[in-house]
Formats: sequence, C-alpha cells, structure tokens
Amino acid sequence: MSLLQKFERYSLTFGPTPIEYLPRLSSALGGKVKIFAKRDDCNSGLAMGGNKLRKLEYIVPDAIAAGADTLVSIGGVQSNHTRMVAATAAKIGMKCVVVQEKWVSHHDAAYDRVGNILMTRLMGADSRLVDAGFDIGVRQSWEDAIASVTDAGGKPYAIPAGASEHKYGGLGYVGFAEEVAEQEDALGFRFDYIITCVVTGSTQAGMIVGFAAQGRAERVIGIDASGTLEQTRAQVRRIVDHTATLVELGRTVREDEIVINPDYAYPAYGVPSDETNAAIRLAARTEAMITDPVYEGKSMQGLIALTREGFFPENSRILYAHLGGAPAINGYSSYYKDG
Ligand code: 5PA
Repeated sequence: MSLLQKFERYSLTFGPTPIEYLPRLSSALGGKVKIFAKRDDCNSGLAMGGNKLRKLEYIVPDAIAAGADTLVSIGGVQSNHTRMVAATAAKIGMKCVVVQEKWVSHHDAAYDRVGNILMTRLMGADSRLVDAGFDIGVRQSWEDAIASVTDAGGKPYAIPAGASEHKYGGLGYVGFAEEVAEQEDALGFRFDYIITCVVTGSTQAGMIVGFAAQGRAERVIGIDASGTLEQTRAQVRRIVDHTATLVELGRTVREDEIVINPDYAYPAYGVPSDETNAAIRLAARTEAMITDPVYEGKSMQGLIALTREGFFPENSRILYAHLGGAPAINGYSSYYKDG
C-alpha cells in the first residue's frame, strides 16, 4: 500500500515518468554497467516541467485549502523552482511573487533575460531580482515578499526554496520511489543504484524515505551541487525525519542511509567545471539528453566519474534521475558557442 494514500494530490504532471535505457552512454563509459534515466524532466506540459512539480502536487491542495490567492517563493536568477511555482500559479489561477537572488557568480549578458526567468515572467509572475548570495535557508527578502502581498490585501501562500522545507515538500519523491518499484516489477529487475542531484534536499529526502520502506535507501546516491555540504546534509536529515513521521514509515532512517557525495560541486554552486561541461556534452552526444550546468550536469558528471573509476560493480543497473533544469542552459551560452 502506498505511504501516500492519506495525502491529497493535485495533478500537475502527465503521470508516471518513463524509464529510458541509455545504451550509447553505457557503452561510452566502458559497457560494464547499464545506465538508465528516469525522465522527470519530461513529466509535464507545464512550462517544461521538472522535479518541483512532483513536490507541488502535494502542496497545492494545502494552498487552496488555506484560501490563498498568491504563491510566494524564492530561488536564484535562473531558478527552475520559481519557474515551476509560476507555472503552478498560472495553472490553478493564482497570482505569483518570486524573489530571485544572485545565487550564482555568472555573467552571461542575457543571464537574467532568458531560460527560466523568461518563462517565469511570461507566465505573469512578479519576479523580483534581489542582490543576495547563495543560501538554501529562509531569507529576509522572502519574508519581505510575503509581507508585501499581505500589505496589498492579498493572501500569500509561502513555498520555501526548492519547496524543500515545506511540511509536504518531501512527499512527491516518496511517490517517485514507489513509482520506480512498480516500473521495476514490469521490467523484471531491480536497479542497484539511483543517482540524484541534491541541493535544497527534498528530492533526495523523499526518495530516501520512499526507498527506506523498500529497504534500500542507501542505494540512493545524492550528488551534491550546492557546494555547501554540511547545510545540505543537515537539511536532508531534517526533511527525512519529518517526512518519515508524516508518512508513518515506522522507524528512524539511519545516518548511513543518507548518502551524499560532495566531490562534483566544484568550483561553486551554479558554476560548471570543465568536467561538468564534458559530462553535459557526452550525455548530449550519446543520447541527445540535455542536462544543465547547475544541477543535472553535476549529477551526470558524478555518474560518469563513479562509473569510470569502477565504483559500481560490473553488471550493475543504475538509474539516473533526470530532474529537469535544461532551460537554464540558455543563460550559459558562452560555454557552448562551439558545442
Ligand atoms: C534542482 C533544485 P533539491 O533542491 O530538491 O535538492 O533538487 C535539486 C535540483 N535538479 C536538481 C534540478 C533541475 C533542480 O532545479 N533547484 C532549485 C531551484 O531554485 O531551481 C531549488 C534549488
């Protein structure tokens, strides 16, 4: 029985996302393991979709029940999350205010015009650019944005960065774990490892709780892209504990079930290394699978490096969770003008 049975869900996605075998990427990496992708980047018709919609499906009913008229959230200039909150607001007929901070030291001329922020504006959100650096925690600018809605007579509904430290933020990816198990039944095998990017934490935390119910949470390998490991790990821990209680997992998740690898976040959050860009190119050239320089490019880099160094035993089946994020690549065109 699903751990999510008792929670209300507002559908924003197409349904279960496809699992795709990646034969050319697998063989480019030596052919000793089989790499698959779960395409959460293709999960919805709402403004190109991505991981946040799984989370928002469990948050929207609460926003509606609260009688809110404005969704308020926060992210970087090229935040995928704020794009998804703007999309959700448009779809359910609410207003939207998003604070976009200068989380990334990156200076493409069109960085604050293209990709995510372009779509966010197009969908009618009030996007407020703010001069503050990277931090996954609660920010003054966000508190101010919430207050501004109230002051104007509106009814704000606050969604924190990445929808992560929201009371229902972890539920969506508990559902991911259950969906994978059902798909494995149909495929006739189990994946040995699941690779996911981690920054604000609720994606991996939800997966950990969902896979813990199946006794294999430690097979979820989080590739940190935040560059602030301690803070991200502490946040994952909090969301795991809260979500486990919420879904009545019935036990405490052990520390060794929370696996986060910090080795690929360099040089900084939002800045791709040469190895990140090589990973982005390899996935694009072998599988036409587009990953971004902030999140998925880093987890792809981690997947590639771990495979090449023999971390995965021969014949392992590895599931790469593709969480979306491709629109941000438009803000990084200077890296890719020659491909
Ligand atoms: C993001 C996050 P978590 O934040 O749940 O750990 O997910 C990491 C992640 N992949 C992975 C993509 C494409 C993501 O967008 N994005 C944030 C955003 O503001 O877009 C929350 C940081």
